[in-house]
Amino acid sequence: MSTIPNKFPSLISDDHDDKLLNELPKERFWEALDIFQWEGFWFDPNIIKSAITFKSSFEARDDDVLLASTMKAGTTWLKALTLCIMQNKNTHQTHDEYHHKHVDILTTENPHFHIPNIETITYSTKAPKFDIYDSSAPRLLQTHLPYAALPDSIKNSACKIVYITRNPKDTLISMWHFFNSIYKPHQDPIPLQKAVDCFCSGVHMYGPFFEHVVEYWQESQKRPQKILFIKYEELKSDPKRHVSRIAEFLGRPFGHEKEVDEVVWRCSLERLKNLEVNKSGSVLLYVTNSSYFRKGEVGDWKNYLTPEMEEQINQTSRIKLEPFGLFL
Ligand code: PAP
Repeated sequence: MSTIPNKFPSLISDDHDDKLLNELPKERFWEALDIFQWEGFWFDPNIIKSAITFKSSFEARDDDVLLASTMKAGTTWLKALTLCIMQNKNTHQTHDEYHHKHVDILTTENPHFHIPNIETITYSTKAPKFDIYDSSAPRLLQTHLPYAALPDSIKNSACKIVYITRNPKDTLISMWHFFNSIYKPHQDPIPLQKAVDCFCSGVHMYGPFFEHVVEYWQESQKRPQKILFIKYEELKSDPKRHVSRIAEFLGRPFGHEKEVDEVVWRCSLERLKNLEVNKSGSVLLYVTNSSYFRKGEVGDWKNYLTPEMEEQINQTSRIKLEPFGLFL
């Protein structure tokens, strides 16, 4: 973390943006950063600026693919899997032929470089691989923005969305580690009770978590051919089955089982974590590549949350998710 400054300057400077921000509700996120409420969700101000540009000017193609998620729900894993799936040509090649033909894209750069996050593009440490607004070729993109904030062209075109979510308690603990490493690298972590309170009240980066998930869940129920809704825990418990589901949804079904095995192995946490490209460097300012890879365990929250905190989050889930038939 030493190369990353412990400062968070605003990249927004012009008067128009300041005026917009002044009109939005503001809160302090984890004693580190002002976040603003826009479209019912909380964001860093630079993200709002990018999101407004995205919403008003992005023209989706039918063959674009958008990965969407709340923070710390398994995005890095989904990006790696999607990259491999989209590379897979389904030509019934042998295992050796597969190895020969496919340069392993995951060894060349961190998955967040290959599939850029739309709203944090201004935080890129180097020129992105492609212009996200250039529609001359299909794009693989990713966002943490809520469904309501997506451009109409995404909602109304045939472009596909894969949404990943995760148990809220594990999401929170992953977030807690992540933001502590960025905002408080050499200080005491933010008190966990404060993080739980912010999470349950929805006042956190890209929050509320619960409404974010429900929006995509409901859309995926209405239009299953448009939005595939995946749970991190499902991917962990039966990766081959769910990776195959993603591949079929994206119109790239695997030719034979060895291909699925190969993709699951290539994208495993242990492997990705130990690749040179992920052990150092950063795709985004303030965020080291290594910080995307931690334990990747289901139920890690049990090592941190008190029974009272557990109940606080369970109670919020019961109120906000379960009425929609959603159990995380
Ligand atoms: P982001 O929102 O910043 O993009 P995201 O990738 O969604 O982060 O979440 C990171 C979590 O996914 C980490 O979970 P943990 O803190 O509970 O450990 C990280 O370890 C986990 N993760 C990253 N890559 C993989 C992978 N290949 N397989 C399983 N889990 C992974």
